[in-house]
Amino acid sequence: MPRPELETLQLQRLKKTVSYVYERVPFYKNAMKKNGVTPEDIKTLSAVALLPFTSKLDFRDNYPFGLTCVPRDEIVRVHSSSGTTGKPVIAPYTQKDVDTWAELIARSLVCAGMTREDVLQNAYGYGLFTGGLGLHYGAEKLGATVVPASTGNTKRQLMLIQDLGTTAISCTPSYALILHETAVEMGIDIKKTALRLGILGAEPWSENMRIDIESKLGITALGIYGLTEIVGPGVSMECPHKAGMHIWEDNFLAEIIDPVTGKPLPYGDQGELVLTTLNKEAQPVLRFRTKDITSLNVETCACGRTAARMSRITGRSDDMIRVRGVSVFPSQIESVLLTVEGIEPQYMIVVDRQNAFASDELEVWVEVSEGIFSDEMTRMSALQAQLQRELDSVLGIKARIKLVEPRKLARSEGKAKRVVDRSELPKI
Ligand code: DLL
Repeated sequence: MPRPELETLQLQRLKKTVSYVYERVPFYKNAMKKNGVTPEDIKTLSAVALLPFTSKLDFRDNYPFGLTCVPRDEIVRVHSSSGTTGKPVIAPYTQKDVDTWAELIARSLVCAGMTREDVLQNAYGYGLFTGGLGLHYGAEKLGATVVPASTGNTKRQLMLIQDLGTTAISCTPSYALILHETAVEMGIDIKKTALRLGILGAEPWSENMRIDIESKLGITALGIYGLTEIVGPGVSMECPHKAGMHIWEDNFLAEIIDPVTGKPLPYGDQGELVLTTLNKEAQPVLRFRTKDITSLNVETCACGRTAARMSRITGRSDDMIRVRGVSVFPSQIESVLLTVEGIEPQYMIVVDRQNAFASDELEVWVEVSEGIFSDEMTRMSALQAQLQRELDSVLGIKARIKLVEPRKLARSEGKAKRVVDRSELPKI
């Protein structure tokens, strides 16, 4: 859709959404009153900036159904995401919401280059997490063959890939690497299977991680993005041009704001992504602060799509680590680690949350490759010194590097936990 036409549709849907929640949810009515704004003030798309923000905390405060717009008998499904503390976020859906979501996922899979000829092995968790059922219904809508493998049981996953002719896998990027690692252990050459595509998301990953996954698994690895509060996966998806994730803007209005001041930033600037749903019934959301750091590009993509693209997420604003005044995200550390020969893409960043700004306390634990580990100590020391130099010069931070034995760091079948507090350190 040409952008002017898209923007007309967005404005029409924005107006409708704002009036809809104003009438139905006291939380939004109160917050809008506090901002001195009424639904009638939304005359242009940029007027979205007049509306109040919604945060994860607001979901907690209104747990479980305080932000819901429809009576309980219209809710056909509920998903949820666990936070680190307190109550989880609840995401209710009407039948229309479930249908729209499947449509958005089907659209995402087509965008990634899938057709009904594909066999999608869905290794996102089934259950309250949105990844499993979200991808499932969208892939069925496309007409692809879905293998609802869910997470875990990696050996069985590999058997299914081989026996069922799986062509695409949906999972976290860290799990794609576990699949490869396990395949090597079992003597399976994953590159010889029909697997050609990865629909990877739910956690931040670097461009170097993509290169690593693509070369190890012999696939094209594309990013899918979404979050429970907004719908689950299917907010945006990369196409094979790998030039950012296309946001389905007829359903979501995206803004970038300065995470500190909350002021809107122009296209191209890095900042926090803020999303407003434009087509939801059960639980529309106004200006949700995702905490995800990215930028928007509205130029038409080489694939021809006009939808704005969001750049790879560098991290979440609350995952940012500050080391002697320098801000770094775990994915930047990952990016540097993966350029160094002799280490595995398995790492853990140890911080001291008790002492948030204690720069000297930052440690990066990283696994070395089998060959290096069994070699003499001199190679280990040289590797350590090299990593230290790279992190220092590329990121401008000082961190203590700890090299650990292959396969010593914990693997996660869902979202990888990269940043660990010193108090929760595993014994190695
Ligand atoms: O992770 C939904 C999802 C499922 C997305 C499957 C993609 C695939 P939540 O558990 O609510 O929902 O977590 C949402 O995960 O705010 C980001 O910080 C992060 N995230 C999701 N996709 C990406 C991605 C699902 N492609 C949170 N790149 C979001 C980086 C991502 N981070």
